[in-house]
Amino acid sequence: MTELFEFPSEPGHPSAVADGAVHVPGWLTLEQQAWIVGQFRTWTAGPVPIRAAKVRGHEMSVRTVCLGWHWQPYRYTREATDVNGQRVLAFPDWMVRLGRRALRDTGFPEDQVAAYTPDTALANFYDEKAKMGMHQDRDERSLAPIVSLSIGDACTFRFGNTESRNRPYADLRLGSGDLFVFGGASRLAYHGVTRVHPFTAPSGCGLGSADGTSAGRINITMRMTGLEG
Ligand code: MD6
Ligand code: FE
Repeated sequence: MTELFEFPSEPGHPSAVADGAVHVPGWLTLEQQAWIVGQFRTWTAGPVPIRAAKVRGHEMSVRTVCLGWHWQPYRYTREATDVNGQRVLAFPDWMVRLGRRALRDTGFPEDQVAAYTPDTALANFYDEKAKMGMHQDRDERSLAPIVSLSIGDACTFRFGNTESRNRPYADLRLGSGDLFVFGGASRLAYHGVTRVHPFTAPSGCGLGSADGTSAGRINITMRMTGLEG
C-alpha cells in the first residue's frame, strides 16, 4: 500500500497529515469523551432516531443522527423527511465553542477561528463491522474546515487525495479522544473508514458493553453548511 506521508502520532500533539489536515491524538480527556457519549445518547432518543441512511437504495453500515441540519444523501434539510419528518435537534452552543478550540489547537489563524460557526453535526455510530467508503464531503456550500471527533473503538481512517478515491492515500489510526481537522487544501480530499478495531475502546470513555460485544465507535463531524433558513 502506498503511504503518502510519514508523521509522528503523539498524544496531545498536532501532526499535519497534509496541507490543512491535522490529527491530534488524545485531544479530549476521558471525562470529556464520557460526557459527549452521554449527549449522544440523548440525541439518539429523538425526535429523529438514529438510522442507517440509504445511498442509492443501499443502507449504510454506519448509523447517523444529526444536529442543526439533517444530512440525507446528498443534501441537508431541517426536517428528517427520509426518516419521520421531524425537525432535528438544535446545534448546541458548546459544540460551536469546541469547534473553535479545535481550529485554534490545530493552528488555524485567529480570524478563521472566530468566524467558525458550525451549524450541523453528523454523529455516526460504528459497530465492529461498519465501514465507510471513500467519499468527499461536498454537500456543504461552505468550504470552512470540518472538525472530527472520535470516541470508543479505534478505526483505520484512510486519508486520500482530492482527485480520486484511489491511491495515493495514507492509513492512520483514529483512537478514542482523537481530533482530526480537514480544512484548506484538504477540505475536499477523499477519505473513508476501512475498519473498526473491536475491543480497543479505553475504559472510562463512556462507550462500553456488558455483554461481551465490543463498544463500537462514535464519530462526530461538525461542519458549516453555508445554508440559510
Ligand atoms: C469517520 N468521518 O471518521 C468518518 N469527514 O467515521 C468522515 O467522514 C469525516 O472524519 C470529513 C472530515 C472528517 C471526517
Ligand atoms: Fe466525511
